[in-house]
Amino acid sequence: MRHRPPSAGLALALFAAVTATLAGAPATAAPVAAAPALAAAAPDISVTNVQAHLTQLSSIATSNGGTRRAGSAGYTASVSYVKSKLQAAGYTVTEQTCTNCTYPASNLIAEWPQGPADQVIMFGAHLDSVAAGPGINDNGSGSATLLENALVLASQNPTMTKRVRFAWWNGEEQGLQGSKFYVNSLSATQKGYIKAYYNFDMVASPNGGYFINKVTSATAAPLKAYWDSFGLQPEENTEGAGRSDDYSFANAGIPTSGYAAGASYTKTSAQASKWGGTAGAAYDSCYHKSCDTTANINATILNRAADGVAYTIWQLAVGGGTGGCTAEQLIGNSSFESGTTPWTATSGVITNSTGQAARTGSYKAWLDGYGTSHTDTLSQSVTLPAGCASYTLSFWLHIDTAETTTTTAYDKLTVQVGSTTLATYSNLNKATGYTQRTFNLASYAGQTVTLKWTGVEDTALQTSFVIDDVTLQVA
Ligand code: DTR
Ligand code: ZN
Ligand code: ZN
Repeated sequence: MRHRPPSAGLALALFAAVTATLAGAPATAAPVAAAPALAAAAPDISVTNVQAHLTQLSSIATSNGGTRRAGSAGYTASVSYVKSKLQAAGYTVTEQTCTNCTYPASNLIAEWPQGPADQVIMFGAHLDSVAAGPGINDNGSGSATLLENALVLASQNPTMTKRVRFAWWNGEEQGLQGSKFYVNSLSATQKGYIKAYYNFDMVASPNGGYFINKVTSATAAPLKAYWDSFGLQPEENTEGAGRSDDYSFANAGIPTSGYAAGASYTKTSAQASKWGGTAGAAYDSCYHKSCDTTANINATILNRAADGVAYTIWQLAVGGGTGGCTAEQLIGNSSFESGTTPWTATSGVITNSTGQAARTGSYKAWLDGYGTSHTDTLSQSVTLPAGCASYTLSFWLHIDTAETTTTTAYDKLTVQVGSTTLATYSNLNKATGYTQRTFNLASYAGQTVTLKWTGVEDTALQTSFVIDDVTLQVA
């Protein structure tokens, strides 16, 4: 049992009346990143498989007059190819005829029938080419990237936290017609279900670069994080802005992003330095031409685009690999009522002393309160499971002090997760009763960390930091 100066309780009584009307200063709480829960590792998408789809789209064009233009036989055959693969994989596949398209034909929509139907992450690519050519980079590349991702998602069949919907559009080359038709066909409620739309148009330009639509947006974050992990320094897709199907969704207020490798614009020398390729030449010199064949593909960019799509799907829509999150409270002996285990604390901190009231029961953790130079600590190690949607640390804190200053933090309480400081409180945060303090620990999903409270008092005038009912709830 530690010695606590009897003056501490008396000081509280004496100063309570004096300090009651002084507003406590706000605590300085470090911002806690609202990172998504750590997802199971995303699969590596085989670029060979993606290229095999391109080869199929190429032969479809070859047998149909060298084009897959909207409404042409080459387009219809492209829809059949993608559709049959998706149906075999277990997708719910819908053909929607774009009746007001210049060349009426199907949009192909494929939904993976798992995860909440009212929280949809959507991925789309236009499946039509221009009349002049087979459209293997524009946009067999985006179409094949999404097809292979859809097939891998189905074969892995992971636990889904969101619903994933893929789309292959008709009539993009006539002015985003198919995607516009689809968006217009949705009710306000259905639009509201779509939390993000990701577009893939020309993701394998032979002299391409690494472009992302709305690159600094929250929606772009997983696409960007994946390319950033290779040091690729992606840039804004200014060339393609408003020129592909994401525009139809953005116009409906749906957050959008996407990858692109560039079209007819010229690669700068700065871009050639960081990405390789030829400065002063177009990203795709076969853009909208008959030479947009399987020879017009940059397999490195295609591979990184396909893998970035998988990364994004897994980040946003796939739960932890352990079959999903079990809701639970992770702190042992939350209210300090059953001894000290599993807490580590300075002797005497966990106490039923009547000098400070517990919030519940009779025990609490009472750090400091000596009015002399003193440090008390309280800690517990905890393992946060991966794959949960929320990780909420909460504790109740009462601060009373004999300090009378309204400007100087003499005595301090620091709250840490590992070596990261979550928040700092001081004598300036004094208040009658307990205040609940809540933090998002999602960025520690899948990790074992030590939660630690450290109270440091200076030489004079006590401050008591009293903690009770600590919980870390995951769900
Ligand atoms: N809608 C595209 C237009 C486009 C032009 N430049 C870019 C750059 C990146 C992506 C798309 C585009 C097309 O299909 O032609
Ligand atoms: Zn085009
Ligand atoms: Zn295109």
